[in-house]
Amino acid sequence: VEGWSDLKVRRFPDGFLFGAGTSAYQVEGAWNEDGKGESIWDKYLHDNPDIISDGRNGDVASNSYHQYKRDVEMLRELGVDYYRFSISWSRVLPRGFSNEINEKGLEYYDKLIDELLKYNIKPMITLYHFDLPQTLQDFGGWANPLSTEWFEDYAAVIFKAFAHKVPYWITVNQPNSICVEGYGQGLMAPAISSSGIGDYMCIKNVLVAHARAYRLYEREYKKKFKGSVGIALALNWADPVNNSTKNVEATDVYREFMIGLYMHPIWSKDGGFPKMVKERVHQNSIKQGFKKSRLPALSKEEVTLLKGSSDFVGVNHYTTVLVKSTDRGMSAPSFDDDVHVELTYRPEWKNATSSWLKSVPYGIYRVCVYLNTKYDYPQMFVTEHGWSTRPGLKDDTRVENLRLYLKAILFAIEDGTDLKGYTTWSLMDNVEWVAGTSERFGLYEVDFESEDKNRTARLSALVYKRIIDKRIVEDDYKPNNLKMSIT
Ligand code: PNW
Repeated sequence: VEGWSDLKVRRFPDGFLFGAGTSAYQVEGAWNEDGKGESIWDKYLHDNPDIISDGRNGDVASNSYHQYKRDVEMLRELGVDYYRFSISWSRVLPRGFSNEINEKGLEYYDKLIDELLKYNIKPMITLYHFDLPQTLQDFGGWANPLSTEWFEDYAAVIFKAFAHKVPYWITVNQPNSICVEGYGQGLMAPAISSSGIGDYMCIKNVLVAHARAYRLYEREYKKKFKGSVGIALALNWADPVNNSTKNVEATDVYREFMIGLYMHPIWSKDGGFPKMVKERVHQNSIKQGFKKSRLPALSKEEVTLLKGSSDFVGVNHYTTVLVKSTDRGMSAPSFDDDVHVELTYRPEWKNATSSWLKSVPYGIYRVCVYLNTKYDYPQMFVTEHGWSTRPGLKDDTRVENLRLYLKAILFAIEDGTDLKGYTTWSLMDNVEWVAGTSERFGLYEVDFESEDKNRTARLSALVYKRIIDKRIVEDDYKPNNLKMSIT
């Protein structure tokens, strides 16, 4: 793990793309302007203001609804090839259904896309980044199997409007956050606590929804516009805490629940949920008195629909955990008990401002190699990677984290990973869900006290710009000042 450096200078291949990312709720603000409908995050944080660490919700956020030209200017300063952003479903379809389209909402994204294209920056659009229209939540949201149709109808509106201008699409961001945190642990909107039940209903429906949108694009747009459509998964790395058989086995289980559950239906030869996951949830369910597994089965048709339904894996990678087996008892249904492991960290791993975020650069290398061996060299984009700090422009820890992870990525490419691009998270400070603005992920600092939410480049922005320009990672590059400009 140490001794990673040798004397060879590794260069990002020609054609490798650099980008930066954001999501609608986190940056747009304008939560009820120009006909936008309420989303589950609007409702959740309005109803529960006390759960936000610093009280700042997404009502105004980074004000990107009004500052999108400045956002594009920042992307030009960095010199990125593409911008990953998401569309707010309820801005375009205020009540979730496609019978009523909010033209003003479409106009906003149209203007943003045109501004990007004007400067040769490619849009990478996420259709769903956590913000379901509240009207659809009232019908059960992702726990309702009809959600797969609602999503396909929404995707149809967006593809029709923008497929001719947009080369990269991501259907949904991080099904495990949507489902395990949103419908199981009650940590993310809609904050349902139904671990081991609601989360599995949601996972099935979100995956099928993804596949339906993918197939729609494939049928109606692929030939003509040749865009790529993928899904972004939370793909952190996990190693056993030591090499004892039971910890190695526990790690296999953990990986199947965190990675396999989402990868296997799309990228394996046989399709469907991983055998190990199906067996464990089934056994536990029967023991708990259920008639059948709490994990809803995928029908034959759904297995086929899902298999191969992605042009690339979107790798959202932040950190690594260590896995230990446990002899903790189990009683009530729970996702955590189905996995049934304990997690720990090495004490020497550096911590970001977010408690869960430790710097473990080799993890991104290991996850790439794992996906290659297990799923036959899928095409990949790193669709998110980043580091949180407190406010301040001299973000040395982010610079260090960025350099180390990009170097690990260069090793992964050298060892055969079909990696098309890297997206840094995030272009700018934003509303970090329930953490509000207490954790800053931006390469640009946002002054949330200012009227316009002014943005200023951090040191990391200048370093990223340099990396993109030189296509190598230099340890000793130090700009004379923090002045940013378009070159
Ligand atoms: C992502 N983890 O979520 C989300 O896609 C972003 O919207 C968010 O701003 C970003 O990460 C930073 O939190 C994650 O526990 C949540 O490793 C948790 C983890 C990773 C990503």
